[in-house]
Amino acid sequence: MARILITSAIPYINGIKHLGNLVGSQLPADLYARYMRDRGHEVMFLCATDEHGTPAELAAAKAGQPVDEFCREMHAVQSKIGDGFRLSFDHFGRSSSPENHALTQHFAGRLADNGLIEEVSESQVYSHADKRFLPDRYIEGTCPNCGYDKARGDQCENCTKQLDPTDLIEPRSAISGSTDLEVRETKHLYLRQSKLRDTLDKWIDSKTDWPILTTSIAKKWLHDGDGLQDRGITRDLDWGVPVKRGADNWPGMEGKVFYVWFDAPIEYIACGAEWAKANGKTDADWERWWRTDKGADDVRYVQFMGKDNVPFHTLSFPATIMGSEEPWKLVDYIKSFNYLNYDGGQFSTSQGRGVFQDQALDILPADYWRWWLLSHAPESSDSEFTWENFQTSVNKDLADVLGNFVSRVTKFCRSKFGEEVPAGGSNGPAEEKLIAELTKRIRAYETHMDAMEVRKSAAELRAIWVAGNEYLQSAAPWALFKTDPEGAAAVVRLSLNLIRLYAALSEPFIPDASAAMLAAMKTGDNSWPDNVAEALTALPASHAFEVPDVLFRKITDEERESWQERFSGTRD
Ligand code: B3M
Ligand code: ZN
Repeated sequence: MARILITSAIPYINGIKHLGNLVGSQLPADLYARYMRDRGHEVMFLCATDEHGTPAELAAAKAGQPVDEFCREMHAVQSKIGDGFRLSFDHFGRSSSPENHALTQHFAGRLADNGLIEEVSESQVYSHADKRFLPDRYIEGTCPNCGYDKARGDQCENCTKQLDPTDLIEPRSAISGSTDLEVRETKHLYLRQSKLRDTLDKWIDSKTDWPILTTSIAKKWLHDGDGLQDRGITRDLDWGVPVKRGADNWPGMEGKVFYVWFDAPIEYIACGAEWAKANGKTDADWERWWRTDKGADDVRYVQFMGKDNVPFHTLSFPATIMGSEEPWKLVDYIKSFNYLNYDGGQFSTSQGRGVFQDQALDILPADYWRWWLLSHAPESSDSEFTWENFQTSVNKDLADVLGNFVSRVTKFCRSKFGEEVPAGGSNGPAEEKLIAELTKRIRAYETHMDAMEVRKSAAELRAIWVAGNEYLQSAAPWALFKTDPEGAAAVVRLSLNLIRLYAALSEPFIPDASAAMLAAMKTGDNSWPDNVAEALTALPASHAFEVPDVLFRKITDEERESWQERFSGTRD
């Protein structure tokens, strides 16, 4: 049994996210966490809300709420949505927690002690129209690297380059659009990550199994242009982790907070401490996941995120950890994703274009979304949500293939043998062939799931469902029953057992349907089919079952059209 630590990028607090955010980190992380638990491993799956920074302050102001109250409410909202999508976090924490405050200040103190923090008097952009300093993402302008004209002060979305606001060409306030900006002097702390360049470079080089998408982005920022630049890690804001050196005040830094991208990844660790506190555990209980001197040396740590987050996770956060010279667990594998587009364009939070997570759950249950999103995950390239594709995928894969199999087998059995697994007959060549095919496919499914190849896993699972359907179609127990009732009983017995096997294999993708299949088969046995022939005898003759409600309903053309219209771009 292995121990697997899994984190998903922590979503910003400032609003309800669209489906692209879900498929880019939390959902595939959940798929992996569920799979690893199903395989018998010990899993710690952590996520949180990312609560600091200007966006949180502005969203609270817009909502007319104090920022702490706004964050508390939005955390509850996001937590409920996570439950709705069946995201199986061991803990869903908050980056504003006391644990993260303490740990962020601790890391800053260690980095300073190790000579990795520099106090810099710097020029910062002040907006007269907005009467405030405009940090990072609230300045827009043209990217000096690629020329994109809507680059933000912290990063260019187009080419992923990490920027400082003063790098932008023709800057303007993203709040008011004002160009009446003035550069003022103020003192800030810089993380001297350039000193760690060689260490980081060697570390990335050692990660030969990482996806190209991950390493190419890391390498690009290590070597292109000026290479790894030192980064400002403090901001002039009220809301955030106050700048301290460990537990001590930091002279000259009064009234400043740490930059949100400094404290957000540290929340991965702090979230472990929050988990311990929330569950009556000890420090040793969470430290065995996070401290290599306290048991975490045999933990495998996997992170999930969208590609825009990769530089922070391959360079900045490792720089924080390595620079602390303390034995914190470093990531072992980074699974990153491209973007999901929406119906010929992009999802847009500001224009309300695309389906938001709360709306998705209002119109259809979680499994429908989980299946489509995961089976179309933007892995090797961006992918696109269209309603036609969604309808086809749900109606074919879920309703026609899986749902129909379950319904046909259980209803046929009820009508001919009653609601229990029938006795009689035995496996013939058709059954042996099916078992051989399933064995091959299940081993392939495991290989893809182990490798976090999400689309390939979904395709293999679908093929496993199809194999059962094809077997049933050609074995045709309804015809066989007339001449060979024992033979028909054997086919039905195997098919009922296939439902249990499908429940076990499908759990990571569609947990609710999996639970419904197990309930219908009146069993809690969702053990993984290490041996397919054996797994298909788990439900013996005379074991009772019941015909379940329809597992998946079809999406009608009228629904498709009305949803397409409704989500085209005017969220109220
Ligand atoms: N909140 C950005 C995002 O949600 C940011 C991730 C932080 S991960 C430590 O895409
Ligand atoms: Zn750019």
